[in-house]
Amino acid sequence: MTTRHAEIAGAGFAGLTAATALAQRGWSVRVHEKAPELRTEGAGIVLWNNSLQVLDAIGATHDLMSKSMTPPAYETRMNNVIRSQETLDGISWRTLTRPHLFATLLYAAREAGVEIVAGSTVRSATADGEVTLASGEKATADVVIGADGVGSAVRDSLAIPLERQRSRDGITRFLVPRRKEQLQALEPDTEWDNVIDFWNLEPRVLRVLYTPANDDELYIALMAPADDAAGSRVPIDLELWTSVFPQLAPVLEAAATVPGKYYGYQTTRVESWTRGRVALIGDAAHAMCPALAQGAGCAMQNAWTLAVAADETSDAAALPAALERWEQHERPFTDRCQDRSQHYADTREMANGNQFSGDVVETALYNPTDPRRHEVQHA
Ligand code: FAD
Ligand code: 5PR
Repeated sequence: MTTRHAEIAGAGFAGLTAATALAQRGWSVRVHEKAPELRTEGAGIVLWNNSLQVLDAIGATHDLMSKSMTPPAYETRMNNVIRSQETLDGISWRTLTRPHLFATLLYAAREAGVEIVAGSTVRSATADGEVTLASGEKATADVVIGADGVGSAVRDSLAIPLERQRSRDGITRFLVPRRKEQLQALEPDTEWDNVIDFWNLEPRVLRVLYTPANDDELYIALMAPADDAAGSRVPIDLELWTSVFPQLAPVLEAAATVPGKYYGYQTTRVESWTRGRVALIGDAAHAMCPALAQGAGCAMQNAWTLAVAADETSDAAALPAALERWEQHERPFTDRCQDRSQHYADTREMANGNQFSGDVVETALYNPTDPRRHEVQHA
């Protein structure tokens, strides 16, 4: 059999996962990354069973575990009063930095023999599997993957209709030193290894999500409505934030020394994830609010299932139909996750605590690598 080939736009979490899974199945894979250097933006991340299973399936678990942690609990506070401490029993989850996840995926991709071209922008793609690069070069592939983020050129060049919903809140994210002893000195009774979601809704909506990422690094996300000029300002308004969260002063001071960027929440929904031989994955297909911490999780889950679906279809002519079936099977999980994340972002209901139970954890528990996952369960 001749080697099948994939052209992928975007070396983010989605593109690198799909590339690795295909290359490990014997495909030749070329990834185009428009940035001149391979790296990730952003600070920390929470991964759940769905993406942890994918990382395990591509052989990346050892690397991932080396610099990540599972905090003892996910604590929620309102005006500094504890509302809940969820130990998330039965759910696998890890906290880590984005650079660490990126390095883990990049290593796996290179080990698998993926070709990654930095400084290469994909301009457009056609349904029959041709990509055109900014350099003018054209290439054809059995599968073209648009993993080029929320502003996807692949998606837009195919004129796939898109709906965009913006939320009133947004967030600034930082990686700072843990400074655990200083925090402990300020609040000795606090378990500073927990994720702590510090909410304040009255008199003003200001929230700090405190997420230890490993022994040395802390991920903090500062949420404020977009129309709160001081709350959404970068670099952060240190006086404002420390006046509301005095026990976090040591780490807020560290955050104030970096420029930062305020991201408004948005949800995008496309009419279809596929057009012929082209498939969209990750934020190109389904950007979501971060409330459930599942944007990258869904990206990696769909990257994996796409690679398996494409690989299992050896008849080239049958590939477009196989991609459509992939979307039919997998998309409902992501659609529901987007809806739930949007709901939490709209209502700020997570501030009530005890938010990780019932339907909400469907995606967190999902195992996209289980070949029997879509079988109907008979009692
Ligand atoms: P991206 O990361 O956007 O990668 C796309 C890549 O494509 C980029 O490298 C870009 O440079 C490149 N590119 C773009 N256009 C082109 C082109 N034309 N040609 C070639 N290359 C191109 N998710 C979680 O799972 N857990 C979390 O805890 C979490 N927290 C979040 C917090 C915030 C505040 C936000 C905003 C998001 C969060 N997410 C989280 C979501 C997550 O960051 C994204 O869903 C995820 O990074 C999407 O990955 P991607 O590979 O699809 O896109
Ligand atoms: N979880 C995570 C996160 O980064 C955010 C949220 C939840 C890991 C915000 O950035 O609720 O917005 C959230």
